[in-house]
Amino acid sequence: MKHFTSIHDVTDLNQMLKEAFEIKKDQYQFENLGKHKTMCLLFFNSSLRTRISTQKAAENLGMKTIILNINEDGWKIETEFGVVMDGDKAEHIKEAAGVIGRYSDIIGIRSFAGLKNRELDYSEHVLGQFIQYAGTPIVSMEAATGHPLQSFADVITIEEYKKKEHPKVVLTWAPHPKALPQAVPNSFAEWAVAAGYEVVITHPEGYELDEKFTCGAKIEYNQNKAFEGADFIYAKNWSNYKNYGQILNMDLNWTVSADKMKLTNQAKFMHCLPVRRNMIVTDEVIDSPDSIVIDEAENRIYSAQTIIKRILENLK
Ligand code: AN0
Ligand code: CP
Repeated sequence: MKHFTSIHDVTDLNQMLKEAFEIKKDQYQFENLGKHKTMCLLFFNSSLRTRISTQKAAENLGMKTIILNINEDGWKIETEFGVVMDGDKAEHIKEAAGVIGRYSDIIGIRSFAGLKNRELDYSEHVLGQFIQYAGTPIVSMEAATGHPLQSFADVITIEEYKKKEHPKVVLTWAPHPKALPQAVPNSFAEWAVAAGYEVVITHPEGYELDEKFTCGAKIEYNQNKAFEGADFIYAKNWSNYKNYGQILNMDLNWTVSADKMKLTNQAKFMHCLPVRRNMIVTDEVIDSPDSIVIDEAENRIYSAQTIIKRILENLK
């Protein structure tokens, strides 16, 4: 594997799942693979899980890690081309990427959607510029349109808990006070379809995701109907794709509650975290034995480690 920015960098999901489970059994078995190699983790946005799990994964493989909160610890970065840089941004992404590339063997980048200009966000210009100018492998740690390390961890988790070959997996929109990107639901839909699950997406009308990512998954506007017989409920808020970046409603009727979970086939509850309690999901559901959010977060280590291992193997 050269870069990892979406499911399109994966040709053998089943094999990759096997590798992840091997790593989970003994996370230190490849501790010499990354000796004398450096992974630089660049954050344009906040993180808890991605930051710690990716650092741990790289270090489990013997790599050294450098973490930079761009725009806070470093100079503010200009990402547009052809602009007169007379504002507060002191460095251009072209030089920054080129320099960081010389200091690193792999670069992880977190750069959320700006949610103002859909075309620009969906062009993944920040990832694209790093791929073009850094000259080293790039790993997405959530970019504008996708969060593939999360989705891989989600599929690992579903594989661990599923009781049937093709479980019914429901991605449900839930209310949130701030406008959030479509990255997590976009990727989750792509990966869940690729994994062969029966995928149903439920959201209020108007919240349709880009069909490029939903890959023919069934859309069901009635949340209760969608929940019927579900084996997994995957909750997430996202802002509007059509009226780009807008919040159309904050209807608490969409919060995942114990009553709704009763409609399911004793579904496991999943969320990528961080989650706002009693907005996205009630305390009762997230605190229930059917909530697997912490296991899901643990699997971020093995997701990242499998990806970094494959990239390291390709470097040799
Ligand atoms: C981010 C999002 O929705 O993309 C990160 C999730 C992993 N969530 C928030 O900003 C709350
Ligand atoms: N799920 C996830 O990516 O969490 P962080 O934003 O804390 O990294």
